[in-house]
Amino acid sequence: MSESKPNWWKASTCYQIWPASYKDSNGDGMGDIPGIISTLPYLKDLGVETIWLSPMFDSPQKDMGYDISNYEDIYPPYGTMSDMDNLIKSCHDLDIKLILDLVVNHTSDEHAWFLESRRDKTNPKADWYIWRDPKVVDGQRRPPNNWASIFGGSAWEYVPERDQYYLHLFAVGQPDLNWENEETRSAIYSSAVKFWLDKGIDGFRVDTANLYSKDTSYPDAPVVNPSEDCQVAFQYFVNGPRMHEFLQELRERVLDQYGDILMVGELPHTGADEVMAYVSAARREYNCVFDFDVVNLGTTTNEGGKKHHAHRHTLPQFKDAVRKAQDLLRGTDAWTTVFLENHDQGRSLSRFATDAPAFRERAAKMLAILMCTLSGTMFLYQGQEIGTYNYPIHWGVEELRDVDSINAYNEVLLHHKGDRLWLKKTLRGLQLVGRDNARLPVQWDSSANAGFTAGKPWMRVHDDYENVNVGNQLDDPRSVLSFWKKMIKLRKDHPELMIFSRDFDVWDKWDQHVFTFTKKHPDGGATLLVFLNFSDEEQPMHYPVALRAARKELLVSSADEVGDYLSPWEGRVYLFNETVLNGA
Ligand code: TEU
Repeated sequence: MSESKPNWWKASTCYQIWPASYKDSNGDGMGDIPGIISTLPYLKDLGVETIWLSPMFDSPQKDMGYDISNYEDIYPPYGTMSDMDNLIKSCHDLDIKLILDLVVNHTSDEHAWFLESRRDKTNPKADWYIWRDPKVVDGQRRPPNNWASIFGGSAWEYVPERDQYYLHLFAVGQPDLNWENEETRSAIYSSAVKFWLDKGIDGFRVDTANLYSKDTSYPDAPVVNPSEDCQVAFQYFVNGPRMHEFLQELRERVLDQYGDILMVGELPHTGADEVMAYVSAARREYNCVFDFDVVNLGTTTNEGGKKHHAHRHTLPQFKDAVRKAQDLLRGTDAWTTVFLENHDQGRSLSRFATDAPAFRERAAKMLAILMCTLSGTMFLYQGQEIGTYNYPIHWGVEELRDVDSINAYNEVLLHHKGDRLWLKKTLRGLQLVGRDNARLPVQWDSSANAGFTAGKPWMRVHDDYENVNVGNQLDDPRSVLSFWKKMIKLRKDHPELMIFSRDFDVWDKWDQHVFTFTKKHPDGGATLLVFLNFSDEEQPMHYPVALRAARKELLVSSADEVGDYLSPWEGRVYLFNETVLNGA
């Protein structure tokens, strides 16, 4: 059955903005809110209907704004509250929705709540964070347990004033809030959620949306990595016992008063198999989530592996990860997302396709076909629309800015006593999957600093900006940017097949070079057949038997000429109007 009146966010084309690196308007070297406003016509023209703005709240920036010191204020280099009001209004004037990041697993250690909490054990906010007594081993003070922080080192930090440790699953400057405390939850709802919904924003991307409820006995994690002091402890804080209760409370107490807003949760360390409990519409928790099956490929994140263990995945693994996210829809009331990039990931071209100069543009177009033909709410990340790829392999550690990457590098430095080859391995891993890749300034044109800033950019600009930039591509009908525009439009022209279909089937599971899938129209009948060549060579096409003789219409190809074979990195989409595909 077709979805007769779908929620606005299902078909919305979303675009993520990372404020520091997007567009600088005042020459201080950092992107800002007026810079964002100046590009809204560009985004509108691209087909963007919703903007997800990464944290622009006041913050000491230990983790680029994911360490918030005041939910109700703006980080000064990004602008003022009146700039934000302006952004909300300017978006809405253009019929663009705006969602913000909701970061409420932790605050900054400079948030007023934490400054009070850390003072002593009796202040009114003493229990707003997670405090535990030291363990004493052989007369030595030790953290309460052996949990590792997600960013490396112990997850506990000692505070002499209380003679206690606080929990920080991420950086030391990101103490975890105590969601077990009802008063703390109410304060979070009011300051981080209501404050912004009252300003008229259209929803939230919810950061680490499944970590709020911990195993409150805080047991030691099993030692899986004997050479390390601290151990991966995901099983004690991911999808914890009260997680769903908290989300339903948030919905009932706050969100229900605001109509059809979008709540898209980030679900780290959770495979698609476990996602359903969050996204089934009947449960009214998240509308959809970012699960990590695709973006974790080639990393060892879930096993507690290190950045230097990054490797290249295989195409069958990639297909299976895509299939899992699509299968969330099959026969369910759930919804899913489509994304290959965000601010925590290497660029999709480099990770999932190729950034070799000869094939880069073709590959970027092929990935555009992939994304635009998948069901779910689609999210593009800034720069993806022009085919931005990872920073060059020769960049040294001094170019890195991300706390996670720098910690990873320093850990290797310490552990392997500065060994040259270990460091090289680590830098290679970071070049493939490191978060800095996504955080380089956006390449707007060929002028100095890629037109990002008139000042000195806070982070190095990509070496290839004169080649890959918006300005070069805007008026070129053959550019990656023009192709994205065309694909976004095509997606909107075929919503039932491309956005809403709940029948996604892979036809060449084990093929190492080609990804072939079909999507069926919810009312039966029409079928979409998509071929994607993930190789530098021509490839034959695998037609599902039932479609072999059927009449078809070519909807789009990313190749210059459409032949009997797929050309290198070609994507091609056929529409079959009358065929009923019966699983043959
Ligand atoms: O990331 C959540 C997360 O689990 C990360 O560990 C992610 O896997 C990691 O960035 C990969 O290196 C969210 C935000 O997206 C991220 O930017 C923040 O640093 C983090 O939460 C803490 O707020």
